Amino acid sequence: MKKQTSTAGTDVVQINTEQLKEQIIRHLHSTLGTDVNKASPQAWWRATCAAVNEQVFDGLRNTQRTHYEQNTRALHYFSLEYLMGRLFSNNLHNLGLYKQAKQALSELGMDIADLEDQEEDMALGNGGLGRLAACFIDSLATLNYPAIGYGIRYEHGLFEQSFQDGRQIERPDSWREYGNPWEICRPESVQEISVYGYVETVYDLQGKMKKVWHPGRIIKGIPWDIPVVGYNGSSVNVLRLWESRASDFFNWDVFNSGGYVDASRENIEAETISKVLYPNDETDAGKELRLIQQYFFVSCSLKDIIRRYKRSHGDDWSDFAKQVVIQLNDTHPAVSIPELMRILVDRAEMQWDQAWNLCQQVFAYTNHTLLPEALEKWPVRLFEKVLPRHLEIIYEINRRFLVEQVDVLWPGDNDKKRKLSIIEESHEPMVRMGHLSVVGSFRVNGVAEIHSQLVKSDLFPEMVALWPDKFTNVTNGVTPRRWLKACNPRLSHLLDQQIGSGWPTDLKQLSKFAAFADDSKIQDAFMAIKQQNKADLATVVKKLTHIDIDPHAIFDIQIKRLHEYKRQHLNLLHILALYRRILQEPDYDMVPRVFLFGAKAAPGYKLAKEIIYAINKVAEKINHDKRVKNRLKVVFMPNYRVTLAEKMIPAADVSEQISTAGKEASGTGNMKLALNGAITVGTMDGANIEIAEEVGADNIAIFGLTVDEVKTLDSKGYNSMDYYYANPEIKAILDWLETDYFTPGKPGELSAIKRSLLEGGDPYLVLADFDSYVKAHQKVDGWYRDKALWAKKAILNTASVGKFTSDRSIEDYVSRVWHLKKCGINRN
Ligand code: GL4
Repeated sequence: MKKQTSTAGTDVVQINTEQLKEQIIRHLHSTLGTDVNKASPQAWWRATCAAVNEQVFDGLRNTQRTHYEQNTRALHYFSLEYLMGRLFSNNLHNLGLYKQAKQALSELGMDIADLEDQEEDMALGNGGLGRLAACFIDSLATLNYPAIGYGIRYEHGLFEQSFQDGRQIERPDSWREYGNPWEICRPESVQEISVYGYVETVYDLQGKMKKVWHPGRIIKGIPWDIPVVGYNGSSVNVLRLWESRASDFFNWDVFNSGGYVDASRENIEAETISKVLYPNDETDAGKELRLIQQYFFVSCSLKDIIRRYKRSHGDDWSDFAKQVVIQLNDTHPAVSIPELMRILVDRAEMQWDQAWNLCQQVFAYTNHTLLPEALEKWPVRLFEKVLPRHLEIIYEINRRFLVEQVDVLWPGDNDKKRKLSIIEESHEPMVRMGHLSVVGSFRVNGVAEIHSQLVKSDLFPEMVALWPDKFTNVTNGVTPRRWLKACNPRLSHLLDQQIGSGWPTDLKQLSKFAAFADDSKIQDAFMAIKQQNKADLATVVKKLTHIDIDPHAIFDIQIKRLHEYKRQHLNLLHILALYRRILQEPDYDMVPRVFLFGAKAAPGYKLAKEIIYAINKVAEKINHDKRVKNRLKVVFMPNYRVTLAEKMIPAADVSEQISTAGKEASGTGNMKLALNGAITVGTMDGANIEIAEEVGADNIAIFGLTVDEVKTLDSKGYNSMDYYYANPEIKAILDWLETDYFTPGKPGELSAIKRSLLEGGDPYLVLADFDSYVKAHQKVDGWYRDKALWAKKAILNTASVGKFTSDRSIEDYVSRVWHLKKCGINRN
């Protein structure tokens, strides 16, 4: 093997095809216990993973040694979700070994694509928030920042979705039923954590009061490390995921006092904690198990951080805030604030003020949503049961906050106190986790410009008055390694040829591609690539749904969690409008369109599931209606996930980003689709606004009410009925949904949508935006008829969205929040 210098300026060990072949065969023999003649694709995949891991582990050891030697300040990213997808080709790409592996496997008679399909998605997240965490840890490693991601090693990630007669069916996801080749168990770093029990007040010999928590249960946290490989031989960081087990100590105790049956029951309860990911995106489940999940991973992680700190600093806490910064990914890990206080005050016997000072230097909080149903609140009663000592600490944090901050700025103003209190005094008192996060953090950020503005103006205006400098913005981003280089090899190749191969780590270089927007040769090449990607997707669609789609039609794609505010039903109403026009006017002139959806609905979210059902039923009818003459096709892809996104995004012509203005904090699918040359039909919401700024008004189809207009309409009193009666098309479509046209013999089956839009008051202003949405699509239809015009717009989209790399987001966090130093990795 020979040493090479990577573009990152560090040495990487590169191996050639022959060496890789030898390694794969060696692992087939010695790791898998099989041989080339009888190995299954699964065994080939595992052997190749093992070969890849030889390189990964080298990088991991070097990175950990370098960080230890240099005693670096590190970021600790706390997130309940990581939506990683597959790691096989990602790791190969990032190691610069993809081509060699493809070659090696092909010489061994295997197709790398078949091996890729052996891997289950690692779906430890719901949607945008979890995928953002995955993009961030990719960028952190790529940029050589010392960082570790902490989370939960769920046994079951996000459920697997299928459709039965158009209705969503959920089945458990068992992603690691047969093991996961990327993870390493670290028994030497096991932690024990406590829950339940009671708090006792005791006095020591000097008469000093102390609080002693007598826990009711002790649970063991076992860490599993997933190496996170930076691009181009930079750092290999770690994602450390905790698995819960019954603690030996505790088992023994119960066994002695209660006997075998009780002991084994408790055993199951402890293991339940890391069993399953809550499948709700943007809704707070509010369940005891969820609070325990949050506390479990936060407590394990803090203890892990402190153990590592103490190894070099002993009991001297003075450098702690210099070495450690913790990012709270939403409020889900906010219980780490009272937990660190507990460790410092009760365990390390630090003075409250000093401990609080330390906390406020360590934590930073990202807000990811303004939706009220997602703003976490825990019943005080539940907190008291599960974490009695933490509740006391929260009370004390709150008492001091109200006295020392709120009452100083607004003396005697009880309204302000009520509004700002961490404890909401309703008939069921609640702990407000957002308030706690703001009070306990040194920085708070939103995830797109407009969202960060709204966090300040609408969510926490008084907190801004108290701490104006605490609030900032970091616009989200996506990793171009996965979301362009790996998922769209054809376009990547074209970019390499035209603008050089530096863009994956310096995405602003894409702007050089704009020079080719009017070049007919490049336009043709670009559109030919899109065409091939669409043909590939058509094959996938056929395989998964048995529906034939024409790659020459416009591929119009909406992929994201199913939620009323994301307005998949607005898309559906538009489809129905087109269908109706075709039926009324048999020669209706439109560019053929394929509408593709991908979305999971939270299992308990009834209306979201009704929307899926309605789309499937409408699809069935339209796809079989000869009168449509292929002008319209509707496809709902089952089991949308990262791996499917990687196939859909490169094939998109139109990107649907149609949330009610003010509701989508940022969006990240919008960035991925524009990066791959899709044209956005979108509202002025979240990062759409910044995308419009970058690509220019001519290259995006903006429609609908703005945030200010939404506010005005809401305050005036919006009446959806007005739109129903004023617009005959809206009326006809909604009435149509009530008939049995789409559900023969069963009228009323699709009426839930109409009901929510009329009787339900249309909370997300679907009808108010309908007209302008239809017009935006007509504009898009016009653009597409002019091939050169479309190619130009598509090229300009790809060329203009360099801002939205997660590398830029990370650099923003570093300069505005984390203040980390890059750490080049020494290899030997
Ligand atoms: C979300 C937002 O809804 C989404 O707009 C944003 O892009 C994402 C990452 O910041 O976070 N918030 C929650 S909760 N789930 C999300 O996907």
